[in-house]
Amino acid sequence: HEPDQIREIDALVVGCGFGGIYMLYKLRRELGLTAIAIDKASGVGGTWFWNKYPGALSDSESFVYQYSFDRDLYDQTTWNTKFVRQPQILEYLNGVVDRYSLRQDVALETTMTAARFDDVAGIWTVTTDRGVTYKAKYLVNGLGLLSATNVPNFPGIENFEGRLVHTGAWPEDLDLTGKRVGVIGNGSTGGQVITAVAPIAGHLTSFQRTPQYSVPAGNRVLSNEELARQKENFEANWDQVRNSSVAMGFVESEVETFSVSDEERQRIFQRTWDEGGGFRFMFETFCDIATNPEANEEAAKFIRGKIAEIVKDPETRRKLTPTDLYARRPLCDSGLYETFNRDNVSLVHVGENPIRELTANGIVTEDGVLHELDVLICATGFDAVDGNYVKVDIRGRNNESLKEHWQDGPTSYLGMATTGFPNMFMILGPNGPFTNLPPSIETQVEWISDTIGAIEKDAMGWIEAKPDIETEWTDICADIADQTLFPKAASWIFGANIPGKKRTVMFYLGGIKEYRSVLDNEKASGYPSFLTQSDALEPA
Ligand code: NA7
Repeated sequence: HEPDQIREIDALVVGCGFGGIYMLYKLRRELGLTAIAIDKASGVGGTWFWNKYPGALSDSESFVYQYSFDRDLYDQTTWNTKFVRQPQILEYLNGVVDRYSLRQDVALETTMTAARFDDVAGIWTVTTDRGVTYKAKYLVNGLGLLSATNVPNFPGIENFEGRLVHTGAWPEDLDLTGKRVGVIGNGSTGGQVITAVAPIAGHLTSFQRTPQYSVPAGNRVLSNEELARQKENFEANWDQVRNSSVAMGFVESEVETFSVSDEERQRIFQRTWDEGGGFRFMFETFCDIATNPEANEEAAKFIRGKIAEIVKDPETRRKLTPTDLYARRPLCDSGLYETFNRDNVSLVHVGENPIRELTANGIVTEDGVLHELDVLICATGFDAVDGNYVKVDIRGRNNESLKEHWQDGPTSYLGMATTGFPNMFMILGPNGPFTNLPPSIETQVEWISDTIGAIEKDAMGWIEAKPDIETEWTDICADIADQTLFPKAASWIFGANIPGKKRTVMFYLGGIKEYRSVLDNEKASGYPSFLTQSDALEPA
């Protein structure tokens, strides 16, 4: 066994998605530090590297689903549809890496196996599965909040002789043409897969546990005028994004649901339904859909009415129609409910008729029926937010493990720092903003970069979030979440999708504008919420 090769650098970035790429750019090109970004994948792109399943599309509008830090880059992006597909986003991210000559500092097929902080030296030692150990003053994790795949442990799963795949680890060689395909799950991913695969599969069976509210995406080719306007309005658009709540590029409504007549309300819902977009439907129509149960029911009722109009078979319609709150991540689709009118598509409501087991040939449900399958697609989501963190043995000061630190649920200050883990930063860590992600990623990377810049300039050694501040931030996130309906719906946003996972708040739902002002204050007042190395080591 060869001893590990040791590489001493200023900063190690883990993950090469939207966050890791921009972080590497900042560290190398702006701060002039030595930095490497590692990724377990064989290419850059993060989420957009792994999620190559048919129909994969970002449902944030393309003009805000990109970086804004470089106006030239923005001007040169040639996307011409309202929403962009996975191959386009992956190509874009590869283009960014090349544009700024970052590829030489990227180590692919390299997985972080453990990370340990040396209190005395103030250095992180990160081991990898590639025989290279990195020693770095800064560790920035961009592990992805939706990347630790969740494949439920169905009885008999090992007996299935067809192909079993998860959407978040999609094999490039899989041809579904003419096949009998099963899809478990109907969240954002499941909805996209079902809609895209039905026209090519021989037969598609959707195994649905909970019916979902979904509205049309309304994807379309944008006119040249629209595209020109997006580029011309660069400053104003991004200013609007940064001063909004969900950072989706539209103005959130300030109108209460019951402040208008029923007729006007239906008109507003219909207008947004025609325009398309899940976040628009929840936040651009009225201001209280996510907070007031009666208002929520109005939106829910409207969508149920649409399902009733679209779905022809009464039993399928009944199964597809949600009756609970409209308070999960809002979904949109490209003809999802219509897909269930196809002759080659069937729906199994596993909420009523659960999966008993997998056999060699398919899925057996509680009613004893065998659903024969050649391919089973698990669109069963992710161990979200902290899932990739607790898989790795990360140890901070006094050898404390992050897993132990988070045993009652993941906590942080600002979604970026956690007590006891000095100079370790997280991009999209727990209790960060719940928004269209690129604007929040940029916000966080810029703040981390400024903070590292300040540590360097003032020779602070290392800093870490004060414990009471972390508690306070966690409480703030919980308080804000409790003012909404989101915690009342079982979803990954609160860790409810993973059996045994503790249900906790995992996002700051206060909006990007407020979030940015907290960050600005922290920086402008010289990081009062952080201990420096000398504070921490001073005898009490
Ligand atoms: P989601 O939104 O977590 O959806 C997972 C789906 O899988 C959902 O329909 C689940 O049903 C279903 N599921 C999970 N476990 C099971 C079991 N054991 N049996 C049957 N069905 C199951 O993941 P997505 O990938 O769609 O989306 C995640 C985010 O990625 C999305 O919000 C975007 O931001 C991008 P359930 O509803 O829990 O009953």
